[in-house]
Amino acid sequence: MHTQVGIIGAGPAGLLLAHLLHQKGIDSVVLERRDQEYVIDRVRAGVLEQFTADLMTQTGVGERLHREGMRHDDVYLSVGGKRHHVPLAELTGGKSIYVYGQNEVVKDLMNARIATGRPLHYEVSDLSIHGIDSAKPSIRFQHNGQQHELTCDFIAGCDGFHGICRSALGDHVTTYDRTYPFGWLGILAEAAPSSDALVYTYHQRGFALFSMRSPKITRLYFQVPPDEDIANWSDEAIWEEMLKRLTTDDGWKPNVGPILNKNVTAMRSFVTEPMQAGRLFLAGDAAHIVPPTGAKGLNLAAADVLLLGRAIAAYYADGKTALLDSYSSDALQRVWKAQRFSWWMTHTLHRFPDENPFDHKRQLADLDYITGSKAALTSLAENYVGLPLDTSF
Ligand code: RFL
Ligand code: PHB
Repeated sequence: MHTQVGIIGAGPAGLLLAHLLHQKGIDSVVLERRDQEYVIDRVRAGVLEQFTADLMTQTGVGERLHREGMRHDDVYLSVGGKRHHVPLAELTGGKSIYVYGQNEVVKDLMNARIATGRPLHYEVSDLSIHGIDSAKPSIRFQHNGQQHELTCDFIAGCDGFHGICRSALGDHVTTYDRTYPFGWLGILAEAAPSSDALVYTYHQRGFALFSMRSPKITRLYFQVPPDEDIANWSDEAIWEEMLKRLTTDDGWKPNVGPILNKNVTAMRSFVTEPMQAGRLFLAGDAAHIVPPTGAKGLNLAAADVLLLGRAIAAYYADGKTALLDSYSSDALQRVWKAQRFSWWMTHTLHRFPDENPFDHKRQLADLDYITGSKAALTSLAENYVGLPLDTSF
């Protein structure tokens, strides 16, 4: 078996890359460890940057996003019980964010892939990578009880943070890492969103976030210790804590309803440099992780595969490798800016268990400055909707 691009992982990065390559007539095989339902049902990202929505629209997979997704021109920062309006579109020359679950993005991309008739295999196992420094690297794997070997021109490692591709880069990579002394307890609730915009909350008891998935489903998070066991939290206790942190002085609070899903997510920042070795290219969470406070992870995955897809397409169009050679450094410019922003949002909005009174006062001054300065709010808005990126493909 041979393909031009072997893609490992069918999350947003792998599926979007397969879709972009197909648009240029480039053949790929997508290999996924989990089953299709598992990949669809995973509850993860909710916010798309303007560029991710534009890219989906331009490449023909944005129809449902525009019908069912929710465009948001605003977001709120809530500090000390007061909600501060951040007019994202007004501050960024008309850019917005889109609330559209990762589950929906993945479904749209899966359907686009299935419509092409090109291979997308679920439940592959024992996957390994060989010969990345040669002209014909290969992937060995088991599928439907049979052993396969797939030779490729290129391999795209889109297998997420816990995948195997990053370790195949060898030992000439450097990793940069930061863990945080807290995690997020997240719920999906059957309750109509009580605000049109997301609310990022700094509260004495810790961070909380109001978000949504649809006109009937609210998505909420609050900060907990990193190793918190979800079994310690009854639904009643979760609602009590959510309401304590999210209710504002003007009487606004989230609507309460049955909890459909609850879990705890650890938070970390992580970058691999470079994101490439030989003919193996990493994209998305396989190469970098951000804490979810800036809503950047899926969007960075989309930016990586746009650059990678463009570089591979240029190679097949004229044999030039310049864009492939600069893929890692090009991608890392955006990755580090998103790391900075996600780190900053996380530091600004959470309580740190080891903070001293100086840290606390400085943090309050930071929040007071941001909410009172148009320049600071503009910087926040520019990063939140996503830094400019050429989406032509
Ligand atoms: P994924 O989604 O992890 O997909 C990787 C896929 O690879 C498969 N895989 C393998 N396949 C074959 N062989 C192997 N050996 C394999 N090992 C792994 C896995 O099964 C999986 O299907 O990575 P990808 O595609 O890079 O996408 C990244 C995003 O999923 C991630 O960055 C976002 O979910 C992060 N994120 C958010 N991003 C945003 O842009 N906006 C948000 O609002 C946002 N909110 C969030 C988030 C992530 C969260 N959690 C749970 C980590 C909120 C949360 C709570
Ligand atoms: C979400 O809706 O899941 C969400 C929204 C904003 C974030 C992170 C997650 O920063």
